[in-house]
Amino acid sequence: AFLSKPVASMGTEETYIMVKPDGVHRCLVGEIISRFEKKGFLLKGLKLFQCPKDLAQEHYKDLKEKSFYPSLIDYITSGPVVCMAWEGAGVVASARKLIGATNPLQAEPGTIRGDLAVQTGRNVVHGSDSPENGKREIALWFKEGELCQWVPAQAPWLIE
Ligand code: IDP
Ligand code: MG
Repeated sequence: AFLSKPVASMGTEETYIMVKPDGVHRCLVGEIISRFEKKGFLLKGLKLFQCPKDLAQEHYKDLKEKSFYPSLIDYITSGPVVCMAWEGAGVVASARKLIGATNPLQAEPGTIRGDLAVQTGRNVVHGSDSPENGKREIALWFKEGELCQWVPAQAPWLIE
């Protein structure tokens, strides 16, 4: 029971986190993954991936009317991204806090964007903005069979 109990409490919410091409080129992949790992969230999926244009357009469809949309699509498809699915109670809002404000100059020190970026158009990482979008984006970026169900050995030391 001690070992199986945390499974239910971790499985309440999931978020899609992505290291953008600038983060990959700048060798920040390990650093960014590490922040979520150390926090105590559960990694369910992880891959290096060259994003096709239609997927980038679907992912950012809510921003279609924005002036920066074409350059955003060019940016996201310009090189490989690292796709991640993370799980945990409250993971969506907590990941957004770890990531920091959209504009890295306004992001607090200690956040990923606050520590590692200077421009909105090169803000190194994406995080879903709601549990609904977390589910939508994970389904969009991962195929069935690419996600793992597992219980980390440290689970009882993270969740009582
Ligand atoms: P978020 O990534 O913090 O959720 P959104 O407003 O959802 O921010 O915008 C999605 C992405 O679009 C941003 O992370 C950034 O890469 C890009 N973006 C947003 N606003 C601008 C802008 O004013 N100029 C250039 N790129 C932008
Ligand atoms: Mg957003």
